[in-house]
Amino acid sequence: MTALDARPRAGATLRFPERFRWGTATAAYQIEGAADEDGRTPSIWDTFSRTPGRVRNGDTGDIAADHYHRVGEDIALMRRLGVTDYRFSIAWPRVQPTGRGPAVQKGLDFYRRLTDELRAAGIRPVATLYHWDLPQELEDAGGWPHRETAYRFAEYAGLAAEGLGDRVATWTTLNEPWCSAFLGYGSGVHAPGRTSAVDSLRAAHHLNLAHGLAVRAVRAAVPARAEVSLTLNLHAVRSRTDAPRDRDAARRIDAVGNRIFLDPVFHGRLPEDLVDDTAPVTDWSFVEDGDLRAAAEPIDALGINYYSPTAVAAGASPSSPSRSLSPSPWAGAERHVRFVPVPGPRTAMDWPVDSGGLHELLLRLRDDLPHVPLVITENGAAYEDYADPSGEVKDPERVAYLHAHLAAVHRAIEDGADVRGYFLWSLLDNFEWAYGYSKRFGIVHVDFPTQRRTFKSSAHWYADVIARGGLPTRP
Ligand code: IFM
Repeated sequence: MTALDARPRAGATLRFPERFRWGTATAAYQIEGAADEDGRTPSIWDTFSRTPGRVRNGDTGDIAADHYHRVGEDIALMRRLGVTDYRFSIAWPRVQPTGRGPAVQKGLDFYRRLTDELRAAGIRPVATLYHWDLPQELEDAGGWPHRETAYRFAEYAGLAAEGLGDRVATWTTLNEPWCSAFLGYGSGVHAPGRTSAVDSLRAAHHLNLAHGLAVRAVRAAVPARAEVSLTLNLHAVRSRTDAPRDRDAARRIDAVGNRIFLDPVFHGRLPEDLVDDTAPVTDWSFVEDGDLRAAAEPIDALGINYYSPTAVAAGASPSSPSRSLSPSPWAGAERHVRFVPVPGPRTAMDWPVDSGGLHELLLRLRDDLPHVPLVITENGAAYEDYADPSGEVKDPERVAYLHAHLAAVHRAIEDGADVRGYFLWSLLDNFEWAYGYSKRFGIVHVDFPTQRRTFKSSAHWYADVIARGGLPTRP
């Protein structure tokens, strides 16, 4: 019997398992605003976004979607959607502003109120401890390439878990450590904007260590029923041809994009081919005895963020496809790999729309990590949304995107992947990192000057999917 043999729900064509979790996701810096309220101090993203030329239009997260002051309104939106779960992140610089010392009560209070109101609304709180907002003081002390940051993170994780442990259902240590390490310290297109291949690898290792230490710290503070997880933006890598050189290019990207996290976290080892590929950059002597064992602290689920696949061939490319003027984030692979276009339609990010990549990724994880429950912690798309003269926001392309990707998840479950939930990115239009407010990922439109929220047609569509417990045949 597969998970899909569960009792049918009226009206649904592609039924999901009865206990499937339906959620939306956000992140602190992207929506909260209130950047200097109640003791919060700057994170690397405050510094980066206030540095001219780093973020499009000079946008910052100072106000963002003003969620800090509109929690009640935003939870009411989620009630209307009917979501079972809400994935948000806790701002480290709100809870432990300088990355050291005791927790700030007012910072914790904000998340206590958020989680209380979620629970009162019947929505499970799913908290991410790190969605890229490293306290600036820790960056000044060396940031993620510096080993001590991993211990700082574990301490903060323990404080957050002690303060909120009784009310959070699922804890996620890190969101997309690949971006923190390789966009933050390799290509420099994300905060803190450093460009050093060796630092990006050091950062990746310390993020793995931080994750494992944080899992321990959280488990020590929360009830046994709470789940602990990690979210990775795994790359669905395709080789352009079956030629050995092209396949080797795909292997390299898989090593430095995926297995650099999967192997330490699930097997307590570094991929040997990664160590060979990166030999011109580092000898990995920053890995100390016991680090990989610490990184492999058991977790309850793996979160996957998926947007589009990556296609490669043998060759050399100075950077990834969409970032052609920045240094490469692909330490050790850049002289051997050329990124090739994936055909088909594209989103406003210029990312290809290809739901097959999500199916491929889920089956790969089914085979590689057969005992690890999977959750799609982010999936969604940016389009050029606007309110029409009648005030409606129609986004049929996003509906089509979401439909195709949920159908791919359904297919993967039919094929035996243990996928437990789906979190749509994102609840609200928000601060899209280096793109500022120029890209809209929300299913709820935010008119930033007035902070007015409007359901897009995709929000109505998603509410219907959740109510049915499955997908209609057509978007
Ligand atoms: O907005 C981001 C999010 O913070 C992390 N994952 C990808 C999203 C879209 O770029």
